[in-house]
Amino acid sequence: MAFNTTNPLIQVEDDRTGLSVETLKRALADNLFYLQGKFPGIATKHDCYMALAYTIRDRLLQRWLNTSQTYLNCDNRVVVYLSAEYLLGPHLGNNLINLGLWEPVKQAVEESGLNLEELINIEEEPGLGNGGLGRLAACFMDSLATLEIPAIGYGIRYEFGIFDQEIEDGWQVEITDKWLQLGNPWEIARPEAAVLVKLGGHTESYTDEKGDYRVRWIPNNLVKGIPYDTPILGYKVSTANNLRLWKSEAAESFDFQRFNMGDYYGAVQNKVTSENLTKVLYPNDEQLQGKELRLAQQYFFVSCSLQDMIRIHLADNPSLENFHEHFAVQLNDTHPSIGVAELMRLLVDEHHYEWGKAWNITQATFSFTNHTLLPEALEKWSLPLFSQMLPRHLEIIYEINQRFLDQVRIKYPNDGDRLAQLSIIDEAGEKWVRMAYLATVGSHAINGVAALHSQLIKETILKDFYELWPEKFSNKTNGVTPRRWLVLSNPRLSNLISSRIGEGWIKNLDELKQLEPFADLAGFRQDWRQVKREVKQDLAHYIKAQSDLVVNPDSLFDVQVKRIHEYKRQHLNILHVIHLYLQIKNNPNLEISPRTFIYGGKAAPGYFIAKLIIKLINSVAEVVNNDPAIGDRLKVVFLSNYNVKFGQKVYPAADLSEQISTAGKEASGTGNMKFSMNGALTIGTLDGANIEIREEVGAENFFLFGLTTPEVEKTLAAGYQPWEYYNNYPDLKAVVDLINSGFFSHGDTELFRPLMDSLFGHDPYLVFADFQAYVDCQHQVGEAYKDQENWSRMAILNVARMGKFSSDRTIREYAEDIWAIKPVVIELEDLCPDGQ
Ligand code: T68
Repeated sequence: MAFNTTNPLIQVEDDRTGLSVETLKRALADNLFYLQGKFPGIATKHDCYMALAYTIRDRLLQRWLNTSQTYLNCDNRVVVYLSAEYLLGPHLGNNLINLGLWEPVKQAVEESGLNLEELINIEEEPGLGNGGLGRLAACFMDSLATLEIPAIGYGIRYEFGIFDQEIEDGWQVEITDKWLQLGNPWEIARPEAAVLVKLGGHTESYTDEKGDYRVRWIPNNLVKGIPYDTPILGYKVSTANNLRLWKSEAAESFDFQRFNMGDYYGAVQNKVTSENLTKVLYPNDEQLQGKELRLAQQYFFVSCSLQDMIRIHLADNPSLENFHEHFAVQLNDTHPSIGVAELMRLLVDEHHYEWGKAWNITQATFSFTNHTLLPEALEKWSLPLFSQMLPRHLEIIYEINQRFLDQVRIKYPNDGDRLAQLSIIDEAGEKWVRMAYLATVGSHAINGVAALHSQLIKETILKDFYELWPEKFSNKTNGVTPRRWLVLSNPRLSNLISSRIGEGWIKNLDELKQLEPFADLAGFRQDWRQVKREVKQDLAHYIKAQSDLVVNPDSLFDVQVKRIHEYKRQHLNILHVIHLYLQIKNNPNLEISPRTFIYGGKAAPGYFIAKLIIKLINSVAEVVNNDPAIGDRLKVVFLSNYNVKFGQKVYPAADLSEQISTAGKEASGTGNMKFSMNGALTIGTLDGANIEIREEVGAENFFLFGLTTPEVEKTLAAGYQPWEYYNNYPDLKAVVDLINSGFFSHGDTELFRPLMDSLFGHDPYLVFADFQAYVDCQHQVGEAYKDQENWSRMAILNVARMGKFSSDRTIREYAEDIWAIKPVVIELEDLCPDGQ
């Protein structure tokens, strides 16, 4: 048997590492037989996918092991990303891109009688996140590895990720996501690194042998955290960082204690509770207050992660004094912010550090990213719930708060209001722990995710903190990874780009600038349109397969895909569709640019109005798509189950990107970047990162409309009167009257009443106020689309000017300004050079 490995100590059959087409084919067949237990004749497509996935995993293991070994052997700083969500998307295609193995693997798969795209499509995506925040974490992991920055991502291995969405009779129906059902070839369980997490119970004080006052926590439940590791490869580098997700299990020893005391059912109950902890991802937009399990999830994964970091640190260091020099921990929103109190507990109670020292270490360790200003999304936990589950942490938070408020008191004597406003404990009525405040006080850096949002943080939710510590606040505008969102999802466009400017842009997105002169070349614009046409054709096939609707690839693909939320204003979009419909009905010969309106997105299961918006879109679709007077001038399609996989199909095919949130409400948005990177033009408000996109691509290449943030505030403060808009704008009136008449609901005038009531009664998102501006702007879009040469020119310039929106740029900024971290190059040859 041949041995061929870069590491002399690990002898591996060359079938597991070889990269030739012949070796890959043999590996595929071997894995099918030995791992799936199938002959080719009886193997399912999924078996073949698994065999291929294992073939690729074998080829990245060396990178993964070398990376962790290198980090252990040298004393580098390591970034720790703490996030309750990672919306990774399927791994196989991405790993092929990052390993540079697409071509040989494609050939090997084809020569084995299979189809690579089909196998890639079979992968169930790990939907371990709700939307932008979880996807951002995934883009960041990609960029960290590509930039060769030592990093660990910690999170939760939800057994059921974000629900699958089906549409029945126009309504959203939620189906349990069973992503693990057929096995996950990309993870490796590490039960040997399990940790124990306490919950509930009470605290006791005692005096230790040195006479020091101490507190111990006597829990009434103990949960075991089992780590599952997934490699995150960088693009064409040898770095493979680790994503460590925790699964909860019952801690057996605890069961036994109970069992011996005769409380068998109590022990079983504990087991059930423990195993439930990581069962399901909570949908966002849902009232979390009172959701005890959610707090338990947060604490569980944060405690597991900090304990793991302490173990790693103490393996090489005599004490925790320099913990913050070893780890820079980024809190992805407030979800992991209990980490501030947990690190204090570990340092003070378990490692006996004096409070002041522990606090310095803690503050130097953490930094915090805020992702929302919406008051209903700011996390707070009721005091009784908190003290029941985390009694020791509540004591610690009181102490943190007291010491913090003492500082404030010195700076602002006799300012009781300010103290109440800054207090981590909200005591105005019912008492709450304000998690954003805990994160802010416990961190040395706080950032928002786009320039406008970072500014608004300083002016609104954290205003008083900004006055105290202006130097802690900064902006880090989001970005997305061009590997998944261009190279993998849009190979045609990527190849066209690379054919003119080489492949450097994949790692250095600023190089796209070199495309600018090509915008003036008619031949290039022609090639550009050809690519777009083909990609739109692919999406048209997908639409036909999913919803049996035939759409015209030459029509303008007008796309809004994102979570359904009133602030994102999918209802504003559908009002425009109805307006166009009425225009054609009133003027049958109207010449408009034919359009296909494409929607996708999930509504939180408990968010009734969002679900009603989905129903309205589907109801309008039913009427418009079947009206012979419309022909193929308008088509409306709501594609179900929008997720990363579907995003990869839809961004490349869009002509127009809908980014129409009420100004000041969308912290950044990242879909806006994915569209623009793929050559869609944006219709958008001055919100989130739209503002920066417009700055980059040029105002003349962006369709702007709507109230600005100050205008929104002014309108609301003046007492917004939706009726006035209804009465003053005949186009708006016509659209609203048509809905209210039951035209889209088989005569039912009540169906959409709750939505209309909210638009007329209490609409903080000002849909009616922006309606006319939106319709006018859409008119300009339609006119502009008629000039295909100029449209292509604008699209090319959009792509050429997208350099800023690579998540590589974002990560570089975090690395320099917040983490003070440098890359570490991983050598494939050099594992254990001195034979350790
Ligand atoms: C999003 N937030 C922002 N939250 O809305 C978006 N919330 O503007 C921004 O681009 C993105 O974060 C990345 O910064 C979310 O996606 C959630 O998903 C969420 C999850 C749980 C609880 C609250």
